[in-house]
This record gives sequence, C-alpha cells and structure tokens, in this order.
Amino acid sequence: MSDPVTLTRYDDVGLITIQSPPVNALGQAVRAGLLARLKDACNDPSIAVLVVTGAGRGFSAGADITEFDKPPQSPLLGEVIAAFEASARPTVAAIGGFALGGGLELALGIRYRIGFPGARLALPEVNLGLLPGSGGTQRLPRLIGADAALDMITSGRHVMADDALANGLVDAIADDLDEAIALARELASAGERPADWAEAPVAASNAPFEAYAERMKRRRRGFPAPMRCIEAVRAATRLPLKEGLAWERKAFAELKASPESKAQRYVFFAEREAARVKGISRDTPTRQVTHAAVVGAGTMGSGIALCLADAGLQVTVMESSEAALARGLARIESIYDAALAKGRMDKAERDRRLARVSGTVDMAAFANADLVIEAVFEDMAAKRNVFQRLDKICKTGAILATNTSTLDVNAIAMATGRPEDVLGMHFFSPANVMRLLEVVRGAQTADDVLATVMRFAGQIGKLPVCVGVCDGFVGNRMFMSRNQEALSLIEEGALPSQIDRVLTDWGMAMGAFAVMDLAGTDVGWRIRRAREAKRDKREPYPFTVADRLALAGRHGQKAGKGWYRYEPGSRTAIEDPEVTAMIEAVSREKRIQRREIGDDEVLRRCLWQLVNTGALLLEEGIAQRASDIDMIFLNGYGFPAFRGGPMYHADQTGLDRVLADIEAFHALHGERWRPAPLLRHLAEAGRDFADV
Ligand code: 3H9
Repeated sequence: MSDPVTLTRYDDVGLITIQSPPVNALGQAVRAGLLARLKDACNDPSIAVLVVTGAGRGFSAGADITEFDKPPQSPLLGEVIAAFEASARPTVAAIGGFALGGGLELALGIRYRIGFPGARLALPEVNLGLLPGSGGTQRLPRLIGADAALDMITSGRHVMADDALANGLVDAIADDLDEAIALARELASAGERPADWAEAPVAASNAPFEAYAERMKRRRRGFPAPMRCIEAVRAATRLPLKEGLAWERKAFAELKASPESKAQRYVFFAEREAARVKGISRDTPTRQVTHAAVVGAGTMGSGIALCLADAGLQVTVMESSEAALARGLARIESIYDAALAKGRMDKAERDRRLARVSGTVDMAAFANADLVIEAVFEDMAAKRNVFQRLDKICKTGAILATNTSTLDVNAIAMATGRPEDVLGMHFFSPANVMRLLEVVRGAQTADDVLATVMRFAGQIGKLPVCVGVCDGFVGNRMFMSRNQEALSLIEEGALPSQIDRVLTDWGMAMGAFAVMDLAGTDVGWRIRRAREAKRDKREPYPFTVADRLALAGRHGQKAGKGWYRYEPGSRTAIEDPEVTAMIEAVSREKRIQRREIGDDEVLRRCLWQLVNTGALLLEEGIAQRASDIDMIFLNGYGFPAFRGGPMYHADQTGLDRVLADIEAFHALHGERWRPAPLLRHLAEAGRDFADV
C-alpha cells in the first residue's frame, strides 16, 4: 500500500500531502503518517515553510468513522494537531474540496489556511451525534468568534471558500497549488499567532447561548449532541484553550459512547449502503437523463416537476386539459414565489428554475424525453392507459416510471411493449421536500434502467432505496400495519392523544392520528371502499371509527376537524370530546371492555408491528436489507434518526425480547400478530436483522 502521507520539497517549502482515498479520512495510518512527515520536515533545515494539503477529492473528510467502535489507537488526532500547532516551522493548510470534521480541526491547528475555489469547510460531527472532538469547539470560536462558530458547529453546515474568507476561517484564496505555495511563503513571513491566543477565552458578548439552546431543544428534540455543542462553545468563552480542550475531549468521549451517536453513525453508513442494489455492479452502464417529463400536474406531479427543475433539468409537465395544466403550472410558480418571499432564493434563481418547466396537453411533446414519470391518480386503468400511450410516443431507450404508491408496477409495465424500461419511482409528499424515493424494481426492469434511476435519484438530491413489488411496497405496508394497530388500541381503551403523545415523546415527528388528519381521513376511507370486496371478513375491522369520521365530514386538518379539532388557521390538534364519544360508542357496539392501556404497551404494539411487517418484507425479498427499511422510515415517515430505525431499534432491544412480546400479542390479538418466520429464526439463533 502506498504511503498515505507524503512529503515533497518545493525549494524552501515542504509539502505534506494526505493521500488516502476515497476521502482522506484521518485513520490511524494517516495520523501516524502526518506526525512522521512533520518530524521529517522539521529535521530538514532547508525547509522554511510547511504546507499541508490533501490529494484527490478533498483536504480531508475528518476522523475515520469506522474506527469509533474500536479502542482508540495512537497517535490520537488531538496529539497530531497539537504537534502541528507547536511546529518549529510556520504551517499553512491548502484546502481544496472538503475539509470536514477532524479535517477542518487539523487545519485549525495549522497557523494559516488557504482555500481553493469551491472548497467546503464544516464541522458536521453533530450529524453523527457528536461534537468536534479534536479542538474544533475551542479553536473555531477563537478564530471566527463565538456566534459564527455556534452556527457552524450546531448546524454542521458547509461554508464555501468565499464565505470562509469573509469570516476569517481562511486567510486567502488561491487558484492552484503553485499560487498556494507562493502565498504560503508570504503568510509565513507575517509571523506566529499572538501569544495570548491560547490563554484568552474568546469574547462572547453577543453569543446567544440561551436562545440557541431553546431553539435546539425544540428542533432537535431527543438529540443530545446539539446541546453539548452549545455548551462546548460556551466553554471556549470561559476557559483557556488547554482546559477547554480537556472539557471537549471528555464530552466527545461521552457522546461517542451514547446510543444516539451509535444510531446516527449506523445511519451514516446505512444511507450509503442503500444506494447499492444487490446483483447490480457499480460499473453497470447507465442511460443519459437530461430531459424529463411528468404526466399529471396535481400535487404530486407538480412537486416532482419542482424537484427536477430544482436539480437543473428541463421538465415538461402534461395535463389532460388546459385548465388543469394552468392550475398545475400556477402551483409550481407559487411555490417558487414563496421561496423568493422567504429569501430562500433570489429573483434570478427563481426565474431560472421556473424557465426549466414547460407545460403541454399533448403527450407527443414527450417524444424526446429521457425519463417520464407518471403521477396521475391512483387507478390501475388510468395508469395503464397512460403507459399504453407513452409506449407509442416515447423514443427507444426512454425510462418510463410510475409514481404509484400502492398499485402493481408489473401490471402497469405490461401495458407497454417494453416492460424492461418500466419501474416505480415512489416519491413522498411534498415531493420537492421529502428526501426518500422508493425505487420499485419490476419483475422485468432492466439492470441499466434501475442503475440509472438509482444514480439519477442521488443527482436530484433524493435518497433512493430499491424495493420490490407488493401492495404498499415497504414504507406504506409497514406504516399501514402500525396505523391499524393504533386503531385497534383506541377500540380497546386508548385515545388518539395518548397514542400520539407516546409516539412523539419517543421521538417520532408526528403521532399516528395527527398524520391521518394531515393526510385527510377521506383518503384512507376511499382506499378502503375500493378494496372492500377483497377484504377478509373473518379478520377484525379496526377502521369503524375512521370510517365514521370520514362519513361525518371530519376529513382532518383541511376540514378543521378529524381525529382532533383545529381552530381556524391553526394546525394545533385539540382533543375533541365528540371523537372520544364516537370511539367509546364503537367499543360498546363491538362489546370490547375498554381498559387502561399503559404507555409502554402502546409503544411496543406500534413499534413491533413495524418490525414484524419489516421482517416479512425482508423474507419476501421486497426489501434488500434491514438497514434499507430503516432508511425508508427515517426519511419518509419521521422516525427519529437517534433511534436508528425500527429494525435497528429491534436489534438493539434484542430480537428474543421482541419475539417474546410478539408471541404474547399473537396469543391475545390473533393473526395480525403471527410472528414473521424470519424474526423467529433470527431470535432463536441469537442473530440480528443486521446479519441478514
Ligand atoms: C470527526 O471528524 C470527529 C472529530 O471531530 C474528532 C475525532 C477524535 N470516515 O459519502 P460518500 C466513506 S467525525 C470513514 O459516498 P460523497 C463513505 O462511507 C467525522 N469513511 O461520497 C463512502 O464509503 P463507501 C466528521 C468515510 O462524495 C466513501 O467514503 N466528518 C468518511 O457523496 C465515499 O463517501 C464527517 O462527518 C469518514 N469520515 O461525499 C464527513 N467519510 O464508498 C462525513 C466518507 O464504502 N463524510 N467515508 O460507501 C461526508 O460528509 C461525505 O462522505 C463527503 C463525500 C462529503 C466527504
């Protein structure tokens, strides 16, 4: 293996280069290499200035996250940074690409920083449930002030080179390495850090710690790291550097050992794993997608069009009438106008994005589209009709996708003479906001079609997860099983407010009933009506209250009343005695003796329904891996990242305990709780979902 850190001489400048693909993570070999090359350089009397840089895509992506579950190996990053800080030679970091986490911390221990255009600097540890643990929380506030440091450290956001120059994070911008080396000589002659750099705590007259803490408590409920980040910056305003570093080291170790950080680190790797489709190699050729088209300009279709235009694609939207098209285009325009009004984009950007969207009522306009996404209403005949027409019009090689959330993608594909070009792209609403994309692989979908859409999804900022064909795919099938359990719980004695409180206190973004009110109780009711004929009448029917709400016009937030009541113009859910009375009446009619249901039972029944259904999906091959299911729940259903996901949470709980609960529920509540064979098999073998 080649040396991960090299030293090259350019006259009196020694260039230390980190070259550890793919991202120059600071693993043990790199840390040891940095120390060794620093020593070599300091022992070379002909070297007057040291420049540190990264080869390849960036300076460094920070500590090697894969090492966090192993015992620390010397030299520690803090020691390496201290050695650079104490170096006998002036030091300059030349930063191209990314300098993230420990990578930026290394650069902060170096006397000067030069950025190349396009460089991105960040301390994103908070996203891994951590705080910067190698001096970032102490050195950054000393460099750019407590306010700016607080913002960077609690948000993890990337600061671009120009902004970094403006706030003092970098000292200069250079176009290339030659210029950086010349600039390094100049900077080095400017002298060392002032003597009081380390001793004086940073001034914090404006640092709004309390306000930040309040905001974090609300926005990052359940995540311990953001609060610790705030405390760390505050420590920098109170303590000399040495003491601040010791405080930070301790807090970092505590967070690293926390279940929340372990879960967030799992999520980091699970997201990247999700992009891989089993059986399809990374070098599968992909098709070019530059011109996209969307059939249907309703809420979903226009959201998809926005998402494509945001990503820089030309997109043609089709509707069946001029009036419907005008409404769809107006919806798109109004969303861009709202973004403009909120200062999220300037007028020029709004105009650019809007100009990428064109409308038509004639499908012939799709003749040259590379990708067509169908988003008409959820009806098999309507969808098959669209695909028959697309088959006649679209060019050879065009990818034809359906946004169905429940229908059989194979049956839709068979409406065309080219089922190998057809697959599902299940966006979540609002499509321009939600990150999840279930990519549904049909029985005949060609490998290159799937590979293209998985890659394309990443390009348009989505997290693609490949799933197989079944009713509801992965996300909705699990979600339905959880909701059905919540509905059974209210017939037995719980109330919507209790269930929602238990779920949100546990970390879910929204409760089950609040979500039903947001989606509209009429939506589920219509789906149930359409499927009534196929329903197994021997199974209990927990939707009686839900049906009555829909029939009574209690359609949720949009009607001002559903499972809850809403004051005009407010989204705050208020418990409604009328609904309680309806629930109690249904329990009476079904001769169910209502009982006090403990919060713990509510939680376990809601969670283990997800897990048992997830196990079935794994077994059936609809989901490729348990971590994919977790990514679907995190990114599409508001599952808290600090819990990792339902399957990860089950693994952490112990599958034997989960199985014991499910067996007990099975005995009490019947078939819907029959343990998935895979769950039983794993639990009995002492294995986890992660092993599958
Ligand atoms: C830290 O620094 C703690 C310190 O404060 C204190 C220490 C004491 N380690 O994302 P990609 C892998 S915490 C190990 O697909 P992109 C990644 O898994 C760290 N591996 O590419 C993937 O592997 P594979 C703070 C890492 O172009 C491959 O590299 N830093 C690391 O979309 C390519 O990654 C961060 O949180 C790592 N640090 O994005 C930055 N980073 O091919 C985390 C990446 O096998 N990294 N890998 O799937 C990122 O944000 C993105 O990876 C980056 C590239 C922007 C760099």
